[in-house]
Amino acid sequence: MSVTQTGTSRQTGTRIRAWKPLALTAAAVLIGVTLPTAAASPAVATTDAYDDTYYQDAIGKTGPALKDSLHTIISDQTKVSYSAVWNALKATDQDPNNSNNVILLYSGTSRSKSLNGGDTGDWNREHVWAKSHGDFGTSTGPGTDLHHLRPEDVRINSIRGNKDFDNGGSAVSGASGNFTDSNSFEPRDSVKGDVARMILYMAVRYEGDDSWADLEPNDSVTNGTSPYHGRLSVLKQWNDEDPPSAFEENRNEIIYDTYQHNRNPFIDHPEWVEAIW
Ligand SMILES: [Ca+2]
Ligand SMILES: [Ca+2]
Repeated sequence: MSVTQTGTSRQTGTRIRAWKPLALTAAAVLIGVTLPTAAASPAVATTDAYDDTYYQDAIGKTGPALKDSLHTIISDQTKVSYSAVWNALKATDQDPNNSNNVILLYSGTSRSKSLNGGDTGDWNREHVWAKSHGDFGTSTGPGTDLHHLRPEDVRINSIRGNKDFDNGGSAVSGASGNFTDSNSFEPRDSVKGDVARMILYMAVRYEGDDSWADLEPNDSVTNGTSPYHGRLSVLKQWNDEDPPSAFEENRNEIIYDTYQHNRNPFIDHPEWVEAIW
């Protein structure tokens, strides 16, 4: 069954997404069919306000050609220092309901912007792509790339440590919906897709053609200090289950407009995850 894409309205810059699951559901209601709802459908093709401009060279490509094209596009960026990351996160991760606060990635807590630091009760700079995976540290580069840096409670950040991402484990106290075991971490449902899209951004942005390691996803949870991050099969599932939210799109926009002037393509086009991996 084919589903017609809705048109774009690039003239006004409005972003329109055409979600196949919604269209299918509407059709099923009309003809009285019950659809299975257990599994998330793969992310479907979307149109984006930047397709004619920022993504012009990538449109129509797939597989390695798409990855190559996106790498070229997103590598044209401004870089920020690690000390500048604090103030940037106060903008990108501001609580939409309280401009004095940021939202912490895993715990979901809204916490005062002024509590940035290293003490108990503070929030600090979580590297979603664990900085030991490729050993890039906090020098200006992958370790300061805002597309994978998020505010997190100091204690929860430490519990996540440098673990790969996977489903399962015991509940994390103080961070409802998060689970961890000896070698992996599972974030709460509403940020699972965010985590996947951040990891996969890093894989496309860093290809080993500069002074940094070639970062790549794999299906392991024992990557240690290798420049790999797992688990790809689970990250792909999370990308499908948790499509980009307004919060995620807003932070992509702020990073693009104000700080780095590059975008996370998987927030604009989540279906490109399947097109590449
Ligand atoms: Ca989300
Ligand atoms: Ca790479």
